[in-house]
Amino acid sequence: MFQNGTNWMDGTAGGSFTYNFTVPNQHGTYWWHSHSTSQYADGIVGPLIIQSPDEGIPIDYDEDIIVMMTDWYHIMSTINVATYLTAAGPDGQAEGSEPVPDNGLINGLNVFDCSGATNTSVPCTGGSYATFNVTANKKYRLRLINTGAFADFDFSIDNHTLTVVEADGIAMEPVNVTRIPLAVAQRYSIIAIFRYDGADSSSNPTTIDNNLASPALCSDLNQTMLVPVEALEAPEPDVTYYLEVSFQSFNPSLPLLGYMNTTTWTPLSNSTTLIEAQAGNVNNFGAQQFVVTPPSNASVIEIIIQNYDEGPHPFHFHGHVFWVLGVGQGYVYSSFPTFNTTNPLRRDTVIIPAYGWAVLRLVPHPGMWIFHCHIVWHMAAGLAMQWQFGSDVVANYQIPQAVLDLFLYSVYNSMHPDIIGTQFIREL
Ligand SMILES: [Cu+2]
Repeated sequence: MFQNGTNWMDGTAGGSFTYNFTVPNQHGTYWWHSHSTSQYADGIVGPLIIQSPDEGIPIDYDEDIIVMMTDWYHIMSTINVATYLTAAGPDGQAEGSEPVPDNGLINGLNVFDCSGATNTSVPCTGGSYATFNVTANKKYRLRLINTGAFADFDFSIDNHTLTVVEADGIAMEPVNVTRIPLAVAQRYSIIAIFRYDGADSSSNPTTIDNNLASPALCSDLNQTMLVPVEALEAPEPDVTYYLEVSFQSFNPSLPLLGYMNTTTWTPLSNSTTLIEAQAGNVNNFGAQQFVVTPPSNASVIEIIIQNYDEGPHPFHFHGHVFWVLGVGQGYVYSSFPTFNTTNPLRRDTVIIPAYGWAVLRLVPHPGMWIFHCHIVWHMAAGLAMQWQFGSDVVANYQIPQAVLDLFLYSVYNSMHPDIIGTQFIREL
């Protein structure tokens, strides 16, 4: 979501805080979530739907249904981060192997076989399925949101065609699929017509595995399938940046950390880069914040991102949608393709395939924006960087005192006596 002139609302808060912003010319399916360390993986998430007659969804529909999917862990994310970021890894054997979810939830619900519960200190009741009551022959817009920490979801409805009409807040020309892969943080809207009602609800339905058109594991829908309703040419870039994604450990006793080029990201220890940028203190950024500042006259930026890791990474750019010019396997420069620049897919989260690449373009919005893999464990391992756009505009920002106060030691201390000493505290 583009915080247009309210860049400071694109961040974390403590205690009681009112997020106040306007979103002109934005519409569609989003989600809110905590970005404080790994907290959202513990359930601090929800849908954020912007209704607008200007949205341009090409098919009329009768009702909205929100379908949030998440992987779910039975231990707190702080513990998972702590074990993930050890040389032995969470299973004590494989460095860099991510914590494995215990379950998957739809809108916070699913059943669970309590005999498999590893945490017996919490009562286990077996849970229940999410259910959606629908009326036959009505058209439903299902807003699919992956709010998870790690896992991709592959969404399908037995014996139904799904018509995709939105990706990450951008209306798309209708395209029919049988299943939709969703990486963490991605959203799709699909139109579905359910042909029945009055179904027997006394027993759980059985399901069939629809193997038709199954995508490769952990990869996006083919980006050329998705054509935005509002056609925009991808302009030629004024500047191109090349980024490499890798996981590295320089000592067997240290954990694998995520690297963007030569930097594994950590937040500023006592402030935010936006607060420092607004004050003109750009020398307060360390190398660990990996802040890239393009030339001020660059109106279109191209990012070539090469993944040297064995896993795919869903990268999200705060405050922007980008054109996805291309996504591929292997080394990007070994067969650098000619890209279609006529209305290519625009979205805000894209999977960089394992040992693969993506080429993105965007029009920079003033502000300080993080660009990161949205897998919680990878964020915690440093797979992030920041972009500073429009420094002259940022210098004139009037950051509200309530935001500045979030980083004042005394205020934060009183709100969070439990986590004194963490990265969010600013000494007066
Ligand atoms: Cu990742």
